[in-house]
Amino acid sequence: MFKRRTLALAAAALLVATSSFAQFADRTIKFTNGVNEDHPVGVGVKKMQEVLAAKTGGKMKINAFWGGAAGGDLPATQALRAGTQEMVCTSSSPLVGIVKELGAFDLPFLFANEKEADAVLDGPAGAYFNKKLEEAGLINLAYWENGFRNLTNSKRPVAKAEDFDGVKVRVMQNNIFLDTFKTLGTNAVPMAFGEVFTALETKTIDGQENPFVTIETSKFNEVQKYLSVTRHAYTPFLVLYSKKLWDQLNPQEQAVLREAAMEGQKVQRAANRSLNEKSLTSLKAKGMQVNEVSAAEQKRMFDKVKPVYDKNVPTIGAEPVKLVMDALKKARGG
Ligand code: TF8
Repeated sequence: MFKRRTLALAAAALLVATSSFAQFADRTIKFTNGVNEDHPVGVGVKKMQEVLAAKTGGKMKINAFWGGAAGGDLPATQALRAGTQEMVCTSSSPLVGIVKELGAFDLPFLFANEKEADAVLDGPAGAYFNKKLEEAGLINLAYWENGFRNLTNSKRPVAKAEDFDGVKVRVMQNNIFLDTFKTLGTNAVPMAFGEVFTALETKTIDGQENPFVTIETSKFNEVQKYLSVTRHAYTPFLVLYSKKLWDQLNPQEQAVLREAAMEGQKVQRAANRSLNEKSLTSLKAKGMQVNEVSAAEQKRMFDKVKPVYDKNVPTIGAEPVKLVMDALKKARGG
């Protein structure tokens, strides 16, 4: 009697288990990354894999590729739009040719800290960019973090606004960054991320700019001597899914992917933030000479690049810039 009841219960449980996973098809999702796996993006992707395993009974899987080996930010994003690849984690900046409104994030010295970035990304402004991305064939599942960008170079210490003069700096494929770094006096060259290490190594360029964690995990310290804590931009990571392929998923599959990306966001942002200062210490220990930039000097740099705002806001559009500025004002208590 007891045995039969146990069996019946077990059978019922099995039925619930199989039926709750029946809505998920066996899927292997290709997810490419420009950064290496030891970047906190690796923590976020791992979390996504765990959530998918638990919630779909192992039916939906992520196959992750690292270090740009399966394509850089822009080509991967184009593959998503074409429907030949599911996912990419990319900086927003190289995508301004696709969604011009994203240029709002490229305006120099826009965010002062992570709290401000979160307020913008997790509020109505973030939702607005998601809508624009969707119109371009891209579903943004979550905003993850690359962090505040800092200049490195092999030519000279850069501590004040004048020191940028004549340094040959790689910038992302983005007109606002190009304008900013030209305005600062550098010889700015747009280049895909995947070419940067070699270009630095061969001294085709003197410098580049990225957050500490990306500098360290991409080993730029091996080919760069000087690091300046400029914090001149915070360009978010987008966790994108191909809209063409998204539309082939059922609502449960879509929901579980969104949930996984948001669970991933929590651990990815936390890991990135706890690693940021550690990375700076570690970059120093590995031999980089660090120049802190005082608040007064950062203000001088900002004053120098102010014309970049007036010049580029018409291209970005008044609406996205206003949404970002409103969110910032609110975050600053104004
Ligand atoms: C850049 C970006 C990149 C990231 C990474 C490739 O400098 O900051 O580091 O988008 O995913 O191009």
